[in-house]
Amino acid sequence: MYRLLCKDGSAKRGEFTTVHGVIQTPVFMNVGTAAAIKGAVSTEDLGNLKTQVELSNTYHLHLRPGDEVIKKLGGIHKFMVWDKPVVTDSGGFQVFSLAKLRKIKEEGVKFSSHIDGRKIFMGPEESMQIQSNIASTIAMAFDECPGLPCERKYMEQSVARTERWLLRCKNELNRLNSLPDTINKHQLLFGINQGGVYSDIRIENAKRISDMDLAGYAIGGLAVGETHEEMYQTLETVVPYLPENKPTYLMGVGTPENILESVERGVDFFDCVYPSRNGRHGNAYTNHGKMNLNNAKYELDDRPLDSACDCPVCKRYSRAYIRHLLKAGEMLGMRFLVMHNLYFYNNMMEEIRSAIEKGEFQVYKKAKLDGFKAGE
Ligand code: PRF
Ligand code: ZN
Repeated sequence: MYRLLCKDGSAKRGEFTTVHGVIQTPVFMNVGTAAAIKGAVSTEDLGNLKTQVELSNTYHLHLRPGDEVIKKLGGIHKFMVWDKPVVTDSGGFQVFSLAKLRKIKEEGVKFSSHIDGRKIFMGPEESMQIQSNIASTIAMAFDECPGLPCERKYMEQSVARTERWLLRCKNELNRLNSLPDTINKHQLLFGINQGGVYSDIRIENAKRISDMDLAGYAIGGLAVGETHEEMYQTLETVVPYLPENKPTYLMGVGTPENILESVERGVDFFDCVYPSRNGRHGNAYTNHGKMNLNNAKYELDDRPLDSACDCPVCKRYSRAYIRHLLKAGEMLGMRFLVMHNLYFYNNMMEEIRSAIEKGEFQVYKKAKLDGFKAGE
């Protein structure tokens, strides 16, 4: 369960205890959608990258290899050989963003698989059953994430339905957790706040879901088309209405800058594909901003990606070597960049936690942002 260790302004420093170990917050979850970190990074590698939590996806694992297969193999921890916490996103978001959507109804969503076109139905009960089979540490509620901008009328109806779905998720997960052959009988449920940038809808929804006494609360429906300022404003509006003594999770966010601004507004958990996706595209996050290793200026540069970085890549390899690997189409180049980027994010979270403990978050944030802007 969550323990609030201290605060620095609105920034929270917490400790979340699960059956798979303790999560120190604020934390960045490393995305392994299909039970793999893209860029050929193994769970063994994650052990050297300060990773605390891995995030997989219900929709992808249901389609392939199938959640029943994962259950037969003893659950995702055994399958991936990862003994720390795993969060599974509910599939709601991916059904809306990836699948060919057929129909949203009160019962759930009909869609066609993006892999083979197969028709599938998923509602709150199905999502919980799949997540229970996967046996993640934390299951996310099945929600709808409307893209922005979104008309008020549609948003009101969508949030009301997502709230009804949340109650069904809670009841179904309680039932599943009490079944004799359930792998993780302590699986936790996080609710998801929605409402786009409509403050009143966000607040009313936050109040009602807070009363449901769930293990944690996510803020969904952001980073889907609004400006950064609107996202920060929405956080300032809604975080005060979510329980302070529970973790707050901002889904799918974001850049290092976004994370610093959101920690300042009270967010505990983050996840984002940026470190792995940008690594695969030749980009490295550093304390002096982002760099693209395809650039000719690195041809003879024998320095590490970031001289202040202690990651397994920066301890050994040069920019020139990584640039060569990318140019030669060697997978190793991508792998190195993804490893460095994940370490960069995870290490920044460690620095953030220490800054909050010392009551120096503002100073830390300013120095970090100045460094990003200054460049080399
Ligand atoms: N809901 C779910 N997963 C998500 C989101 C959401 O709103 C977002 C929005 N940024 C990312 N991932 N279930
Ligand atoms: Zn590094």
